[in-house]
Amino acid sequence: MVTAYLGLGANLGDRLAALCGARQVLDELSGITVVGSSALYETLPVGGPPGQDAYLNAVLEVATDLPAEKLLAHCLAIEGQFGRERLVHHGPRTLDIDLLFFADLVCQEMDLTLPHPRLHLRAFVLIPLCDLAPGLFHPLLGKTVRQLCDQLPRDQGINRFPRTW
Ligand code: PH2
Ligand code: MG
Ligand code: MG
Repeated sequence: MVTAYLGLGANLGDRLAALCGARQVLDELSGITVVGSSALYETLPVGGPPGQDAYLNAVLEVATDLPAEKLLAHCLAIEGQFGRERLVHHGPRTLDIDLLFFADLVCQEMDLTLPHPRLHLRAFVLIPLCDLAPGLFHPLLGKTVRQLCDQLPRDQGINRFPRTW
């Protein structure tokens, strides 16, 4: 069994239903158990076309006995189940599920880079991740999630969303 962290985001359609539904589908898959959920955050879109709606973001901790590639394949399939269409780079999406960390695995394959190559730049990932795993060590940057979070520029438009899930 290994522990992995997944970043969830949505800014199109019923965002909360997509995040809750994705968590349930993941937990029901054989070989994946959801063991932790961050708070929900409403976040300003980073990149992509102008005029997008705010995202709802969260991070899940899962325990899995699947290989990283299989876990990623499930994440992409669930995005499809929730109506994800890939039209514009960083465009609005009904559901995005990114594999952030898979144990302390470091890999750079065509379809999978671990840890996620941009996670240390993204407040919408680091702040929810910090809810679950502040002491998690980034094997390439040599810093904990808390340290990475503390070095982000202030005020990136990340607000706690006033709902439990
Ligand atoms: N995801 C992106 C691009 N920009 N911005 C926010 N706030 N939240 C996201 O999840 C997000 C984004 C690409 O996956
Ligand atoms: Mg993403
Ligand atoms: Mg993605």
